[in-house]
Amino acid sequence: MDRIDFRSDTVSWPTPAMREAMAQAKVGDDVYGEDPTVRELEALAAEMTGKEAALFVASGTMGNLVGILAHAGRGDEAIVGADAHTYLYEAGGMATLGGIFPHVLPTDETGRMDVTAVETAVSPDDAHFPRTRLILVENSYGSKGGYPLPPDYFASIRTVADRHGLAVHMDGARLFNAAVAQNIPAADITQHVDSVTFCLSKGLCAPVGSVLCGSQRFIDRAHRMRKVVGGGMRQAGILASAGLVALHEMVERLADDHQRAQALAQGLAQIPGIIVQPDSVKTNMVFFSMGDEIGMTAEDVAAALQQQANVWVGPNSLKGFRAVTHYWIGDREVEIFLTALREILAEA
Ligand code: TLP
Repeated sequence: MDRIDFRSDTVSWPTPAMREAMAQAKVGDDVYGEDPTVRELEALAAEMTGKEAALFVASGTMGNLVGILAHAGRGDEAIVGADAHTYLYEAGGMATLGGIFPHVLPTDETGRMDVTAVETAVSPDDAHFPRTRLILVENSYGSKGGYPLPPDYFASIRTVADRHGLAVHMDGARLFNAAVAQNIPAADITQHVDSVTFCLSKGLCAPVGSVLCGSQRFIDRAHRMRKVVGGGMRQAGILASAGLVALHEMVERLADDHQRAQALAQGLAQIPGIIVQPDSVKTNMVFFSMGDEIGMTAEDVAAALQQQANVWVGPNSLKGFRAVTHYWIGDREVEIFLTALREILAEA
């Protein structure tokens, strides 16, 4: 890459093996269902998540949206965490396009909704209320430092869903980070949900794309919804080929990103004025902030890092940042970041 970019794992460029696979990819018209590489990717994604079928989509947002639209519709209600990506950062798609009402619940410091509160939130069959249809969960949980939630949490959500005939959809944008961090197969997590979207283009480094997985009947409905939002792609095998490299070669190595995030957090903890909790770093995200004694804003510091060391990091509040590790962040890049930050803060 042409910069040291900690703003997100979404910024990661495709690997050389991906570019090679893309150049050689077999293609067809996927709207006719004839792209062999897309089919291969969908079959592998379904297998890895323990589902019957899968659908290649342009982004995590599109996967969540068409998944939600395949589960619920106008006048229905989805129970969702107050800081879930599907609620906060997807332009209100479920309400805008689906007429689906989000029923928002607080989450704890790991991203869990209280399971009793979830059950209480299910509306009774009464004309005053929207019909509760869906529970939305997320793993790893982005707004809570990328926390990797364990299967038993989803098992308890499943029990509530089954009692009330609800569907459960998981935003698993970083599903494989959550699985690798717990040293378990992704399917151990996804067995408790009806559908899951995971992203190929974050820590897995593919240039574009996510996959929505679920039962065949569900994927048939989602396929129609993908058409509705204009997401049918033609010779998409070019993109899917990079996704295949992502699933074959890039999953296990996510453990390296988690180790580097831990090393980064420990390095940050040594810098005077920085507030960080290395214990809370479980996957590839480090949230940290600056104490009041530092007379610069996060924006100022981010600008100085860019200018002095070509290090890009994302401010996420007046004094706070999020730094995310990925394939293009090695030990050297972590060192460059720590050295530059130490120098900038020493002068602040
Ligand atoms: N998240 C992006 C930003 O939107 C915040 C990032 O840099 O982390 N679910 C989760 C948990 C996500 O973090 C994201 C992207 C998505 C869904 C949406 O994926 P895309 O960007 O592919 O639509």
